[in-house]
Amino acid sequence: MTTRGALIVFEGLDRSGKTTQTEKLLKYLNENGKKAIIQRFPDRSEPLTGSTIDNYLRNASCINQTKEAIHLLFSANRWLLRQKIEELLKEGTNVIVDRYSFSGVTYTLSKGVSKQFACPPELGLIRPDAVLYFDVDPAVTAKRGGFGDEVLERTDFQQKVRENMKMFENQSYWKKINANETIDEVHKNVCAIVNDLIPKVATNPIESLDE
Ligand code: FDM
Repeated sequence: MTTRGALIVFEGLDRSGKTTQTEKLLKYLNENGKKAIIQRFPDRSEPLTGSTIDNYLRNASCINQTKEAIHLLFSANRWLLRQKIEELLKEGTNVIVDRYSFSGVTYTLSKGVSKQFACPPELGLIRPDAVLYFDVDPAVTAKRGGFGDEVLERTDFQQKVRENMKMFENQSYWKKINANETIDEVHKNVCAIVNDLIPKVATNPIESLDE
């Protein structure tokens, strides 16, 4: 019987170390004979939505659009990759995702849009097997290199995102990671969770986000 891969999502504020850790996890899994890929969201290379989102984030072409329209673009970006992710999982590839619906919802809520608007477009996307949430104080990330390059990288805004992320704390897939530790310590914690997860979910059905 072919077993499926795990959908492992990394979430957290800007500069919380997610991207470094996704790359370390990919290398670790590959070195241990496991198929894995990284999928980043927003996927700025997605042909229909990628370049518009990239322009918005870099404030390159001053996209003068409503928060709601921007939200739906981010969500569509995920929907456009849904089928590809499902196929990869089914063929046994572990999919490591750098940001997903949880960034989608919390960043938009932090701009003042309602939950009633922000949550429904995410329903039906593939439910992650685990969300590794990199918790860190925005006062710490603000001091890290590159912070402030994009439009949403402001400490007061990041603080709101951190507060809003608490809405997912009761979900069974939510696993809080202390992102203040060293890169190697965080990697060790990530590997322990993932090593436990992959065999556990291998024969589980693929499910959709439903709440
Ligand atoms: N972001 C990301 C959103 O506002 N909505 C989303 O759905 C997603 C996936 O885009 F500020 C924001 C979060 C962050 C930016 O930056 C993406 P990185 O550096 O590519 O993670």
